[in-house]
Amino acid sequence: MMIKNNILYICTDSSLMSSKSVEESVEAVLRGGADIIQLREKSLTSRELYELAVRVKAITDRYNAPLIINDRADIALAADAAGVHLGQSDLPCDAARKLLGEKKIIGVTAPTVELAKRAQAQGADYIGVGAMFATSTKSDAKANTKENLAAIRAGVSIPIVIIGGVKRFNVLEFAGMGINGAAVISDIIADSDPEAAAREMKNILMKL
Ligand code: TZP
Ligand code: MG
Repeated sequence: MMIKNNILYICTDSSLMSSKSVEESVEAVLRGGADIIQLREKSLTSRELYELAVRVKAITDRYNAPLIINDRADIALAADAAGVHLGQSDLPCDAARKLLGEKKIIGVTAPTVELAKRAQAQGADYIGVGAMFATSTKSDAKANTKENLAAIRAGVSIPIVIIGGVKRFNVLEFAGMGINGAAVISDIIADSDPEAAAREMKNILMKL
């Protein structure tokens, strides 16, 4: 299992990266201690996304960090990424598992106990639970609650990564809840110094 504890999971969003390229931002957060990178670029063509995934994988490989592709099992396979992250409108986990085989990581967005149990039953390696706070990065993501997060934690045994408005100043609100890490976009990616921001977040996450 590649998802352990105190995980700093960074999703890209080139629209929030100010002057830096995706590659520069990814390398910066890896230098700062990010454990997992998710390529989450919603406005690229398949060809552009594939080519970017190959370039980013060359970077994540140097840091021994898994590269997860958002939404697209086909791109994950083609670029030989570590895995894919699937939302509830993407391929179902069991279908993606057939395509990707047992060795690839499959993450599933699962904001309810029912969806979390289904993801686990279908062979997900981890689930993402959110949005823990309303966030402009994904304005259609409904706000979740700590009570529901606790119920999900009690309901599944696979790793849980929280997402959605999770920032350095608030992540320790989830300390002691048994979550395995935090998936973060804006607080790190939009910082003028993403390396230092990632380092600070990773240090905070060690207290989860
Ligand atoms: N899924 C639920 S909220 C969200 C995603 C992808 C966006 C998280 O971004 P931020 O900037 O860390 O709130
Ligand atoms: Mg998705």
